[in-house]
Amino acid sequence: MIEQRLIEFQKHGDDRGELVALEYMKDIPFKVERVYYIFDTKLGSVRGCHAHKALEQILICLKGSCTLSLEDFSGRKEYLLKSPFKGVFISGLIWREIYDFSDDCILLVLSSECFDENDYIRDYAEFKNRVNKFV
Ligand code: T46
Repeated sequence: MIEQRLIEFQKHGDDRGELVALEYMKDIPFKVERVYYIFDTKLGSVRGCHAHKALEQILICLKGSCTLSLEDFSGRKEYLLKSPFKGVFISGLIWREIYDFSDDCILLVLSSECFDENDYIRDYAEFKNRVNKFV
């Protein structure tokens, strides 16, 4: 369900600064096969606008802020991402959109699989058609 997706990471900061460590099965429920990051996003841009068939991901806003919208069979929820201590876990049939990026936003994404265009559902009508089968 959309409500249970926020993960709070353990803080290892000290008087030198902050540190976050992410380990398989402790903090990340899948083996990370791919890492990418989104930054220098232009004003008014909307990213995502698709669902994945099998991919699992965790989105972490390392710097700045952005808004993540997730929609599944149960409805739609918005998350304001603005903390490197929190991640949003996305798995299952979820339509995601990301917008309202601050100028300095750096969004880190940890993925369970390498890039595969065949795993994308980029057509919203197709997503709704598939997701309605869960209701
Ligand atoms: C997601 C959101 C959060 C690659 O070649 N390899 C990659 O690993 C990725 C992610 C993208 N690309 C290529 C494919 C496109 O030609 O980079 C171009 C931009 O990708 P896309 O339009 O899919 O980017 P976003 O920001 O809309 O979506 C991405 C991920 O694709 C997606 O899985 O969940 O970030």
